[in-house]
Amino acid sequence: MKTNDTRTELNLELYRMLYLIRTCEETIVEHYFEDEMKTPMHMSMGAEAISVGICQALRPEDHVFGTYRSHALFLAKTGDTDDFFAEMYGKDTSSLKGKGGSMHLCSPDHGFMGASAIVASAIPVAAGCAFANKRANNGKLVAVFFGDGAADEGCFWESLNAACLMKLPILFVCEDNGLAVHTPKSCRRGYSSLVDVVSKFNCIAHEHKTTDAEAIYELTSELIETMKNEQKPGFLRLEYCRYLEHVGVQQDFEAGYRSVEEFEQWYKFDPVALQRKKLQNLGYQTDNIKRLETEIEEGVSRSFSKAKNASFCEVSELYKEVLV
Ligand SMILES: Cc1ncc(C[n+]2csc(CCOP(=O)(O)OP(=O)(O)O)c2C)c(N)n1
Ligand SMILES: [Mg+2]
Repeated sequence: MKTNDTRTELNLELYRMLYLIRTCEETIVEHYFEDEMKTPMHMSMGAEAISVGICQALRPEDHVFGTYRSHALFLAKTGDTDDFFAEMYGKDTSSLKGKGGSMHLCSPDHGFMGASAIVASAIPVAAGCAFANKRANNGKLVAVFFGDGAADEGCFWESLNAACLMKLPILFVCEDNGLAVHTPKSCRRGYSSLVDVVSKFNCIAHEHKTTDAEAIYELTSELIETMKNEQKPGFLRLEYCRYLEHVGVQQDFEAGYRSVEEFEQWYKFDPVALQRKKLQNLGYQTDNIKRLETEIEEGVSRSFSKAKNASFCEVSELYKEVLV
């Protein structure tokens, strides 16, 4: 049973992370048009509660894998805004020296093991990592994040099958925005419920439609506990609304594949606004919330300026640590 203080502390931490991620992406939206960030952007806006809630339930030493849409996951796992912006600008100060860009974020020191632009391709790699962790008996859990479109790929099912057979310590997280670029699930699938199908495997599968980071944290914590007790992989399908277009920093309802009404329904429960309201309901003073927000904005602004003013790496560096 949580005391009120512990609950406020948890919700404060969740809000800190949600606000940090939103501020970082708003900074990208504000400056992307300057054309100095030479990387395609697949924005997380709308999905933040998933990465924040789940990473809060993981331990720092646990591993995560992501996709080309991993800003929220990277920041929730690493909290490293200096590295994040340096990589967006492709600068020497990033730990990847600008070789990854927005679509291939990576920070193994923080347990963020990698991300890939090839749909579903991180899933078998994550299963391999879970196999290595199991063999090493190091107690680490792997959480692999992917979109609903990735569940249309064979390697998702092959990895799920192998993980269930081998009882691997891995949590499959489907971040479900109902779209693969512009194509809805109803045009792509010969079944209706992903969780129903996944439940037939020897794993523990749940789904939820919420933008509440605390609810996602609670659900994930319980799921991880059950996974450990039953020695089975886990699967979570979490719905969210992708606020912006598939790629880029715009919102375009004229494109005609989704409605303003649908977006407005979701926006009423925006994860950042919802969490702010929750803090107020828990009795956390508005002045304190504003102070926290200013602190975060100043930190993000410092990381952004450092990245913008940093140098590019030497040409020779571009030949290192790449496969040719
Ligand atoms: C193997 C493969 N097929 C096709 C593509 C082109 N593609 C890029 S993103 C995408 C949609 C993926 O949708 P989803 O997995 O739901 O992720 P979301 O973009 O919604 O987060 C497609 C088809 C690709 N990158 N890789
Ligand atoms: Mg999708």
